[in-house]
Amino acid sequence: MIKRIVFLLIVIATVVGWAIPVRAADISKPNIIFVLLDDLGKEWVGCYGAEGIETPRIDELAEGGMRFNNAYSMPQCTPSRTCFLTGQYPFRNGWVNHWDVPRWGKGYFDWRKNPSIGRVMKSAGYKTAAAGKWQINDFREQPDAMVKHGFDEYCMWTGWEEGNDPSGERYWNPYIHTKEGSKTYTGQFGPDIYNQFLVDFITENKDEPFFIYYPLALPHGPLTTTPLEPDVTEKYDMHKAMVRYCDHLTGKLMDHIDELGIRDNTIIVWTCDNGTSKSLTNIMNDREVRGGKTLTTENGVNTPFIVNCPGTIPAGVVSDALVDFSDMLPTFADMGGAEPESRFVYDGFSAKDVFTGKVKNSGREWNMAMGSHGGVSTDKGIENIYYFRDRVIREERYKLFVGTDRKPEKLVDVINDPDEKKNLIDNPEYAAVVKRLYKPIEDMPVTDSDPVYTVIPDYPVYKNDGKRSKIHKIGHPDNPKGDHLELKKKEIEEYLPHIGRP
Ligand SMILES: [Ca+2]
Repeated sequence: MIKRIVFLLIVIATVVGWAIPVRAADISKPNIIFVLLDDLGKEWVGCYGAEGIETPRIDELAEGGMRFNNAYSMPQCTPSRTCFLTGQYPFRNGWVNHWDVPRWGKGYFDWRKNPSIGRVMKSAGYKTAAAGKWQINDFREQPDAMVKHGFDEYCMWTGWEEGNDPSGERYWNPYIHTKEGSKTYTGQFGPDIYNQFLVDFITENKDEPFFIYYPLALPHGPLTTTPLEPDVTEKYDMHKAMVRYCDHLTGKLMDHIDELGIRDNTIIVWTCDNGTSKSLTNIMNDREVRGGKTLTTENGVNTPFIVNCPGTIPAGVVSDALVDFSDMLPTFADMGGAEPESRFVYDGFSAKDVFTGKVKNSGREWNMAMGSHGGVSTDKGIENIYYFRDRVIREERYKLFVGTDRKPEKLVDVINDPDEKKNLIDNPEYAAVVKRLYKPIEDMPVTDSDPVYTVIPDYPVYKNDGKRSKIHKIGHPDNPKGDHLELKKKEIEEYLPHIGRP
């Protein structure tokens, strides 16, 4: 009889789409691994309905844990990563635009002036490590930047260092920065090195709580072969091989923590920093989805997001809860018993109770995403292009696009219109929805911050130096037509550095 009741409860839970927690999450100071892919949307992940690609190990994480439908990253590398690291939205920490620090110089992610999740976890007794892509400090100038940001151990692709061509390689013959310095690893595949570094770190620290930030270099361009598929040559075959290698490396990490017997005390959060390159299209749940990198449409920011920890995170759950990248710092701090540094303001909410199945909905009423493309190097440092960057505010069903003039410009019903084609903003039936979704905008600063960092007088400046500050800024509320009218489009474009490698 009891068995039958339990069975019925499970059936009911499955039907209504959420689960009965196996047991309360009382594990103290769990290990935490944050796995962050580079440039991959849901349309390439099996458990989200991707066709023509299999990702069995990632799907296994989802089957044994919680898979989110409404998790937001930011639209491009720098805004996403700094949001994750700081627990602050781009308008607050200033990294609204994408910026390849080693390549474009001038400024950097300053440990003195920004929060860092690494430092927060370290303050609670965690051993911390990072491996993969960093890109927001120039290790030639700041070789110990990772330690300053709170990572005890690290193994990072340097990012493309201006004037140092070997540093452009993140895959075969990668150029990697460790405590021993930076060098090329001839004949080796970078993603294997980053992964093995973490496997070794876990082995060494299995008996104490550890926090790992694992921003894979994959599957960002340039397209490459992998050790498992060394002969692929066509564009889509190479991309798929790279996705499959992400799956392989995810599995390798899972197998290792299984072998060490620490799987049920290790929270894995598996996600991606932004949508796939726009040059790649796939079918997901019978719908064609083009890559949405740099866009605030769902293909750019509604990221694959899976949380797994057997016994603590309920298994087989698909969650519609709202979470975004600013939530990670407060969530991991909450799980680890850490206190975020009190001198900073944070934008996120702890999602611990959502992850552990104690509540169905998070503390948030909306998600937010914003920021992409290069900033500007001026006589005042790195500045953003706009006074107020366009952004989106999203509930479970409705999503509001707000323009650089701070005005609402588009409302979509993402459930019934997944391609976000039909603008409901002029339909009076939705006036209350627009008003509700616009309220958070009214509470945000009128102008976005620019990146903050300690100016180093002899810091290298590579490009676009000496442009007068502010003439480029677009959409100031006191001057809504903008000084940009004085500039021709071509001149504005001249301020924009190239956007990464292909
Ligand atoms: Ca990216």
